[in-house]
Amino acid sequence: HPAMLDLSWLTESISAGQPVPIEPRHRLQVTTTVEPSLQVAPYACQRRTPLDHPHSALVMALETLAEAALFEGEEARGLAFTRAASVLRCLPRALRGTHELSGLPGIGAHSHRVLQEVLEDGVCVEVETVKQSERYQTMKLFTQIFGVGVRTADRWYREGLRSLGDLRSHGTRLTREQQAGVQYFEDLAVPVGQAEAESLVCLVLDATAHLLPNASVTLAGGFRRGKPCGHDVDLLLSHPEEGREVGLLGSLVAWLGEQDLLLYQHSSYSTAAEASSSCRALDRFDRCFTILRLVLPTAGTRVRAWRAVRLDLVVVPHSQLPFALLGWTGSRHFERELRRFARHEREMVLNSHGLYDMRQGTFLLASSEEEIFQHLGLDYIPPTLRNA
Ligand code: DCT
Ligand code: MG
Repeated sequence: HPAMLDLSWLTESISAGQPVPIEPRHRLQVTTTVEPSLQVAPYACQRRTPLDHPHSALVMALETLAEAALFEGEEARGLAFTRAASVLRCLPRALRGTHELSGLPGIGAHSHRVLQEVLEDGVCVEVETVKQSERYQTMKLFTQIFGVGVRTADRWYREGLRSLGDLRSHGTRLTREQQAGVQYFEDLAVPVGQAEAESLVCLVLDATAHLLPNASVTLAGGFRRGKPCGHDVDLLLSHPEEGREVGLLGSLVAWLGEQDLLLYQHSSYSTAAEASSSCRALDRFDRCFTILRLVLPTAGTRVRAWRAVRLDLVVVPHSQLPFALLGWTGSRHFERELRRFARHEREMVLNSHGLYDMRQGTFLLASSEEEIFQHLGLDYIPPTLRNA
């Protein structure tokens, strides 16, 4: 820091026209680095967002408020906090201070206030209050149950329920999915690790190798983005000869059942999904939500040799595989931004089945994720940099 250096000897020497004596103690490497200003593209799908970043406290504060807003059904407010958090996730270096926030896109007045408080005081009172509130804690607990969304959690909260014990003692009516969610709650609350994900991939690979030789099994979701753990494992199944994948889901689910590995399953088939207008699915692939009995490596005197884990299976026709892979790799925000970019900047409609160009009135084919980015006129972002 210049103020900390006594440079009077130097200026005196110069003004006196004398050669400047350089002593060892003066051989300081004083380099002035001009920090480049933080440039951030407006859409998350134009940015490279790694898993690790230096703003975890700031991101956590904003994402808590995003979650709390969604618990109140305030989608737009939730999205605003998510957008701001996502911008912080992609910054190439740590923020120097609040003054640097002003140049960033997507940081609204409320997010700005929250960030300023965390930067200056280490915590934000609003965030801490939310985190300690009974409402937030209960909504978080209930929505963590497999099969329970915000609306159900909110109804239970308004009925005065606060815990899993309350659900039981009040004889709350549960769907089959929610019953499984409550039954395996403790296991499912423990994140699935990378080794567990790999063993599930191997299990499904082994099974499909018998059921349908040459079928492919691709790990998507957070694990493909390099996350060390996740709330489930997302697998895409396909076959290079389009059409051969038909029927695979049914036979795979039957096989898992025969092996006594299925604790819960709910399959939906594309034909049924198309017929159902109340379908809340993101796409219309044959898919199966399961809770599996994952056999654990035997460790001496372990009482239980298995634990319950969530596995989603999605069967994809070969020609749609790049689109399904792009759609199922996430993150959720990255996907939302890809679709928004396609629609607003390119007049295209992107989903997990394909890419439709509204100006040309045609579907654009792709044999890889890279080609989809090319169609959209976007730089390719590899999966590990899609953690928006
Ligand atoms: N997806 C999406 N929009 C949604 C839900 C899911 O685009 N509303 C996509 C993005 C990720 C992928 O599906 C899998 O979903 P999750 O398993 O919920 O996400 P994840 O990133 O894999 O999270 P986790 O690591 O906790 O499983
Ligand atoms: Mg997942």
